[in-house]
Amino acid sequence: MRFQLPSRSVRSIVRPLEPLTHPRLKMPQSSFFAKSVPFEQIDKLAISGGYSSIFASSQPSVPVVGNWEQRFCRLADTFQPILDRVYDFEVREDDVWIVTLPKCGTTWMQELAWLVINECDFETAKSVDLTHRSPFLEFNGVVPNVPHDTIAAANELPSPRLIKSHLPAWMLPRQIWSKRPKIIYVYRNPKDAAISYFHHWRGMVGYQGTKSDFMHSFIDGYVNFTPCWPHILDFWQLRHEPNIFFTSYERMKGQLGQVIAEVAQFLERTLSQEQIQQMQRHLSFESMRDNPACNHVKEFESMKAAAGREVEEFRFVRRGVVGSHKDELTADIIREFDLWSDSNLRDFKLNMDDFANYSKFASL
Ligand code: PPS
Repeated sequence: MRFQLPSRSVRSIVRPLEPLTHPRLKMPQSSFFAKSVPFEQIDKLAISGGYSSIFASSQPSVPVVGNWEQRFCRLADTFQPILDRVYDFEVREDDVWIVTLPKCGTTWMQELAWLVINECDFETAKSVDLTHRSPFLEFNGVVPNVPHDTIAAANELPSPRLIKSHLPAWMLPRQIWSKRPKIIYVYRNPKDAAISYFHHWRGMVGYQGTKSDFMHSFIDGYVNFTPCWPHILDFWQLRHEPNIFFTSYERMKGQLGQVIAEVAQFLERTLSQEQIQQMQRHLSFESMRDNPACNHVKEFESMKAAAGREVEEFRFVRRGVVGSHKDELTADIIREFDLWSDSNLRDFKLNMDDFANYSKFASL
């Protein structure tokens, strides 16, 4: 059979790289600098203002091999005022961090880890909003000018803290790499994460563009926290570090009890079989969907207000399946995703199953 290229040019599906020499445009005196990307490319994506590629001003302290001159993270400009506050954030050795790309099962893993850390206190879990129990560190970059300062809130939390971030490894607080708190990284097939992100932008931000445009923005790295593959590959490089636990949404779906046991082992906590079963019930899709403490209701309200747009009815815990892209994306877009993933993984001789199936404690 003749191989057919998708309708878009190959140039747009290869790893996005920025030129080696770039003017340092914004953020003087910062650990980062920003180079604006043309606004028309992210038409309808930013809540307000522009969009930039963020670069490290000098070699970051994260212990991964990387070409730091070319490495960048795309973020709405609303993030710029908080990036140094995040980078200088005071880390504690007994913190637990949940780091993911958006829509990879972050909330699910936060609830899981919170219960492990807090001896299965289901009462508090149901009565106190997860965003208070486990703050999203850089949320004020997503939605600026809200009274609730998430960085200050995280700073004030008693130990042991459970902190969520979507930032790539090299933009996380620099003390992470010296104090070495435990970090849980959750991977999800980018096609499923992208379709989930599309619904998130429609339901939470009022995105009015087409699904196809959103998917191309995701592949080309024009949505917050992308490009996607370097984010994943950095944590893949770090997966054998004793303080890093790399797992996947796919494993949580297929082997939730096993993942709960592994997280408990990683966090050095003991759970009985009965507690694991109770947790499995609490963490089921139906139970999470119907649990107001896990549905980001407050974040939802502030994003809607910041976007100033009418949004359609949206449930945060939406569909919860592996392979949702199969009936939500066209064959052409699926092929573009696959070519793009292949071009990013080929040099490393990796494929998506490697990430989805990896277990730190395979023999547990
Ligand atoms: S966010 O906004 O980045 O914090 O989103 P995140 O929590 O990472 O991901 C949201 C997706 O996770 C699904 N989810 C679940 N799936 C299965 N079982 C349970 N219990 C569960 N809880 C959350 C949620 O439905 C989103 O995925 P989609 O594909 O949109 O359904």
